[in-house]
Amino acid sequence: MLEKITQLKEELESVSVSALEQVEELRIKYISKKGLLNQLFADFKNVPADQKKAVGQAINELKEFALQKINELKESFENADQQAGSDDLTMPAEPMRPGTRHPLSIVRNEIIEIFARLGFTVAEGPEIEDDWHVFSALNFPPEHPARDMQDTFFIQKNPDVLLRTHTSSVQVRVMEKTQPPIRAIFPGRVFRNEAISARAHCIFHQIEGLYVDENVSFADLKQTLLYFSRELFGEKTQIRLRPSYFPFTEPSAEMDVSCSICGGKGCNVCKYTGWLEILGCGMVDPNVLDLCGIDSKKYTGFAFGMGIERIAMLKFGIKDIRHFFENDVRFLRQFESAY
Ligand code: 2U9
Repeated sequence: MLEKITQLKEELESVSVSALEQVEELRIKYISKKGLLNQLFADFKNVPADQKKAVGQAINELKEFALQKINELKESFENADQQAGSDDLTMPAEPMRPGTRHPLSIVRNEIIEIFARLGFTVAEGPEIEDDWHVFSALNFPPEHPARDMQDTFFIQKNPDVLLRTHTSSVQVRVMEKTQPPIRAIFPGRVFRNEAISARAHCIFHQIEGLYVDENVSFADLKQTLLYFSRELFGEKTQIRLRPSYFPFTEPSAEMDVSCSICGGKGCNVCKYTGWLEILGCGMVDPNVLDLCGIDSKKYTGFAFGMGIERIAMLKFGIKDIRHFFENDVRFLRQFESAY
């Protein structure tokens, strides 16, 4: 039996084939159900006990060899086919699926368009900032916890250089070089020293807004945010404002919209409250206007800020913020028809 196995192996080693069909014939001859290898395995029971070890090993080796050889032959024909195809310049190209817009870009663009209808322009600024534009000009006292390394990424060699923690620094830059009326929104990437989880990330995106002019009031802020909320979440949307505190606005508030999933009746998304918190806002603190070179006796202003990830999670029902940063095409392709 050992002789027969050696003979079959030699036959395989020297085999030459000129077409894929012959490889298939080889496969049937050696490794199909009724092929030579299975016959060998069937005959194995008649091998004398003292030869069983050597014969068993030889059959297994032959099986491995046959599988490898047949695969190699098959691949060589398939590769040759592909290369032959690529020489044919008249062949149609492989269809290419175009990329899709990132869900954060979809939501950002929608928000920009809504505010554009109210006359707001868009302004952008640097992600690497200094203490003045991120904290001092915005009325953060020297001992404010946001200035701590626990919350903010500082450049090691120079504590005056840091990654912006909000896009408010762009508002400061705009106010420093422009006199009112100012009506703009500020989209951008921000950085906070946070542990990454399903709900928080150390990088996220904000859109903030600023309107400074003579006689701008809290009523203007409320009406602007009501219009915005109804455009984004639907015309039946209600809003409510709760008092809050930020160093750069006074008075300050947080705004909830009625839950667009249950219509305010209560569901697990709004934790059975009927409301979803979506942004913070307030009247620009007169001190901030003065620090930025705008006369607070003549002008007043309102400001607001929101996280784009949070809005996108609510709009699309996304449960984990990390999806936005992984760029898995199976996630991204789901938003193909969302814009
Ligand atoms: C200037 C003056 C005032 C911007 C504002 C908020 C309230 C706010 C947060 C929402 C969720 C940030 O992304 S978040 O964590 N923002 O609550 N932002 S008022 O106020 C300004 C900005 C610049 C000169």
